[in-house]
Amino acid sequence: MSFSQRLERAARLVEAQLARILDIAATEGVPSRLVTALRHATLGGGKRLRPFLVLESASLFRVPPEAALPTAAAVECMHCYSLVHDDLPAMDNDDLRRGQPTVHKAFDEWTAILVGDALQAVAFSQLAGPQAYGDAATRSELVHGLALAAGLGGLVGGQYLDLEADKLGLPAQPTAADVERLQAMKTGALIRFACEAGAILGRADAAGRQALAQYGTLLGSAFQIADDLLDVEGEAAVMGKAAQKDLRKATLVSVLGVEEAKLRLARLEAEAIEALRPFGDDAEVLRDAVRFVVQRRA
Ligand code: GRG
Repeated sequence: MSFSQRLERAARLVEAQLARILDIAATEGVPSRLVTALRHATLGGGKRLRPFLVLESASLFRVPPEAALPTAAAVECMHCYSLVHDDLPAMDNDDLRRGQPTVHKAFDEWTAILVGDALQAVAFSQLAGPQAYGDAATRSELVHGLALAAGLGGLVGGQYLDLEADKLGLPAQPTAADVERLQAMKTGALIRFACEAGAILGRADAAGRQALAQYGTLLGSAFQIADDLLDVEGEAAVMGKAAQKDLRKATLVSVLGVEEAKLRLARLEAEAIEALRPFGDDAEVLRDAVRFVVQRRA
């Protein structure tokens, strides 16, 4: 299977899992408008890169896709929650996401807040519930890892720093190190967890887990620089969201300039590929993922 076929397979599998979760919610009496809004938030497109990373990193340790699927769905739910809340008027105030109206535009603000809240809870229930894979220690490590990636040192902390910079102008003159710290939290932590989750599911030894965590960290940094370059150079129609939204924000592109950011991206690409050396040929699809992240147009 080629990289794009494997990415497509991950998307199909995770979408089926998300659809199942929401179908069950509907039969359990969750209000139908809330279920519709949850479907809008989770089933309307997206690259599904994070669930792909969970499935492929797990497969390095011979964990089959069905076994890794609840973890992949958990990571995607957490990601979708962060997008729904990030788009809210109080945060980034976006009208378009994945080529569709954002949840607060298609429904309303209070619904979008609750959709995000619900998706966080669904994420943890996927890791801890009866459908989850592995023994209690494995589940507990997954729950802990996702909580760290979502919390103060991850999505929330990074989002706070981003909004503080945008809305309060702090720090006044951000350095590249300030931007890297913010991005490692806001974008990097969840991508890193997606990669490390495969090692947790596969009960990898410390070296295997560390190699995947390092790969995830480098991939997350590359992903963010590519995203910032896209914001400057990309087309809104291809991306399915507004372009040039981040011009007022500190990014590595705004702090270092386009050319230096591109050099950094090339360095990160090489380092992320190098981090996979211990896995030999088995990791080819994860190497392709680095190339995909660096070259993507949407
Ligand atoms: C609200 C706590 C909270 C956090 C929000 C995700 C996020 C943090 C902000 C989104 C803003 C943004 C553009 C971040 C840059 C990186 C990023 C997460 C891009 C979107 O991820 P993709 O490209 O999206 O993987 P798809 O739609 O393909 O899943």
